[in-house]
Amino acid sequence: MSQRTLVLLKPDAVRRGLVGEIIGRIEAKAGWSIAALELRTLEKATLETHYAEHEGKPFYPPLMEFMVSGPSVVLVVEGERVIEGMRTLSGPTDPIAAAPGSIRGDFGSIVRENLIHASDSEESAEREIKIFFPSQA
Ligand code: IDP
Ligand code: MG
Repeated sequence: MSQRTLVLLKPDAVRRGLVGEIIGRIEAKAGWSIAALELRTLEKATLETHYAEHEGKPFYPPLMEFMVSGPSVVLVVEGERVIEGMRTLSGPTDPIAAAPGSIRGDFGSIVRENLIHASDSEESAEREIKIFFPSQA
């Protein structure tokens, strides 16, 4: 089943020069393709909508500060079971718990700066693609 998902390469990934490495892993998956891609410093208002479910949690203020600290790469990735697949490729939220071989497991060590966001469900993907690429909806 072909799907589309919203992916962010967070400011730590861009700062550390890991964009090529991460996009290479996405492109290496058979049949997956990049439908949209932009280097963009995210607006606070955009991030408030994106991360609305986390408002009020202790990690929310430092998360927002981190997410506006530099440019991110914003992508729409398309392909077979790409929503679940991008979550698997990324690994779980805590990079220390993430298996080696996953993006977070290979490159991350702290929970906030875990390199990548990928939509967690079909509903989230549809909602998030509209937030970042209103014209793609
Ligand atoms: P996800 O990105 O794996 O879906 P969420 O629970 O949706 O994880 O959290 C969104 C983002 O907020 C995480 O990717 C991470 O950057 C940050 N975050 C989540 N939980 C914590 C925490 O306990 N401490 C610090 N940052 C956190
Ligand atoms: Mg999430």
